[in-house]
Amino acid sequence: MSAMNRRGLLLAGAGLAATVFASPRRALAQAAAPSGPFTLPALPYAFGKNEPHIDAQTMEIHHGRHHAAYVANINNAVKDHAQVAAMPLEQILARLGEMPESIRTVLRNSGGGHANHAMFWQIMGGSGGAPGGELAGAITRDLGGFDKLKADFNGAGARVFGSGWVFVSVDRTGKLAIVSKPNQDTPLMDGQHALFGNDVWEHAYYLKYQNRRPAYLEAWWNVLDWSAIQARYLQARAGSLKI
Ligand code: MN3
Repeated sequence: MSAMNRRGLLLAGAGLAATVFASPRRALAQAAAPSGPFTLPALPYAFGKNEPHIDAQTMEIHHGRHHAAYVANINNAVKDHAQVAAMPLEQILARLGEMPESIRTVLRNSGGGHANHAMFWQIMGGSGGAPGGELAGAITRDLGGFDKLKADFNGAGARVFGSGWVFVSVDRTGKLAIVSKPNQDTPLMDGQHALFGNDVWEHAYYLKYQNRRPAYLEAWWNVLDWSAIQARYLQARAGSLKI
């Protein structure tokens, strides 16, 4: 062994010892992970509200662990970036290319995850049926009517390879489109909004539906809250829809 290599090994060993020695402090630092500026929104209904179409255990794990983890990750990412921490989430996502490169991927994945799930809880907890009012007119105009929307949306959701989402996006003029996205990407990244959308990650449906994603996509319409979606539509047109 050359002297140089031995020196390298000694240094590596010293580094390892330092890491092990420091680990209790590191654990404390993790326990004190920042609790803001982003927060997990409370689920606006009981975990069992979407039964039997989405089971309570899935809702509890999805909200309390998956969504909570996205929130923790984004808070951790912005803790040394005060300017980003002060920005509204929808602005961060609309301007990802301007975000510090070192945290851009976390902002995209966990920031997108936070936005998508915050929307997702809002638009469920209802009893399905069909949209009415101005929104029904926009669906007929842009998406060929409610039956065609459901068929096209479910088809797009079934075709998402791996993990992702299918959305109906809305722009400031109220124009609607069906958009699917990989991972936690969102129409906010294209300067639009998600009017509503369905999570087709396996964690959203696997306990009840296993590999039967099309059955989940079909059943999901039964839990939509069209009054919440209509309210989001009006906010989008007024320019006041955030996430
Ligand atoms: Mn999810």
